[in-house]
Amino acid sequence: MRNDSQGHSRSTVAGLERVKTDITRARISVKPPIAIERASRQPQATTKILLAEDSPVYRHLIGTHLKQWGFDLVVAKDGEEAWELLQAPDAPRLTLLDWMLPQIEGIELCRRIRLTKAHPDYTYIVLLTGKDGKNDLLEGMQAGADDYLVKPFNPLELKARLLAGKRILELQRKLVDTGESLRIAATYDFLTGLLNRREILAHLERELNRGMRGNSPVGVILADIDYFKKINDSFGHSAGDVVLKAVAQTLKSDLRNYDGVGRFGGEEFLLILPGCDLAMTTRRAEDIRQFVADTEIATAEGIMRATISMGATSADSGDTSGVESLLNEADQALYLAKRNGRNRVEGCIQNLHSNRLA
Ligand code: GH3
Ligand code: MG
Ligand code: MG
Ligand code: MG
Repeated sequence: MRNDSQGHSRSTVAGLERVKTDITRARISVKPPIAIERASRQPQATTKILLAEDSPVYRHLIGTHLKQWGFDLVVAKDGEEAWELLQAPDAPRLTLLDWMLPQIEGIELCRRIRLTKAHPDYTYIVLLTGKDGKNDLLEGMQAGADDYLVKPFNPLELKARLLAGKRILELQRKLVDTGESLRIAATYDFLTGLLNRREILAHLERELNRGMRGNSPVGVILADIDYFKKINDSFGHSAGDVVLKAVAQTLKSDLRNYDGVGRFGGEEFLLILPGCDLAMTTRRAEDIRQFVADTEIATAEGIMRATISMGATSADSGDTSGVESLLNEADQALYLAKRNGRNRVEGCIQNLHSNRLA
């Protein structure tokens, strides 16, 4: 936005007002992104096991062994109780189910567990039964049991089966964690925790399509840290990294839920503001610019401040110019903001000339 518009002074005042009220969040301390924290969680030390058994004698006998072997024992006396326990978010993933149970039979529990898949972790099922015909074994496995033990059984055989189950569950947990880590690595920028370039571009593409369908504009802003090379040169690369992370966090904290922000390149960010025409996008950019400029950044080299220059544009409803031309417009506006002195916002000139401003 140029200095001449009234919007500039209005938004600056609005920005300052908000900075005053948000003074508590203005000192940035950098934490790892939540998603990355979640992926590195540790597995539980003891394994929970569900024993569903209606016979008090077997319940006591098996329960005593399970506790001796170090399992964290959860007991159900009938099928209904077992099914309820299995619905909990922290339900045991290792289960020992008697075939013959009041209310819901063990084999029916197997079917339900496999059908609902309510939990991302696998549930390992060992069926216990007095039946020993070949058909029963097949029926149990087809219903979803992983293993099968005929009563009366040797406790060591039970222990061996459960240890095998535990190993399978641990492998499955590792696979899920690896998949989750890979997904996070492919989606987020490691340093800032923001969406990476590919993801923020995909987000822009989706928002443009949604905007066209809903006849609603989409604001796009390119933001670039001013004289960032000087920060690196004067205070070192790691202080530079801290500043980069802090600016990223400030940008993120100033957005609405449905806005998007990603790291577009080195010290450059792309912001997407659905529902914002050029005037509103420029106003919001000005607020964000002011907020970044007012935010103190604590680094090992002392308290610092960074400023950003921003280029704003928007795709108005019915605009089919696409991602590339929008990015070009934002980039040209950013170039203008740098040329006109930095720590400022410029709106896209073509956008203004083509009268897309509502
Ligand atoms: P301008 O105001 O014109 O944008 O100047 P500038 O110094 O910010 O821009 P320039 O393109 O000359 O330098 C950008 C610097 O950003 C150079 C590069 O080393 C640094 N940079 C890019 N990515 C990272 C990063 O992940 N960490 C750190 N510490 N520096 C980075
Ligand atoms: Mg029974
Ligand atoms: Mg820069
Ligand atoms: Mg740059």
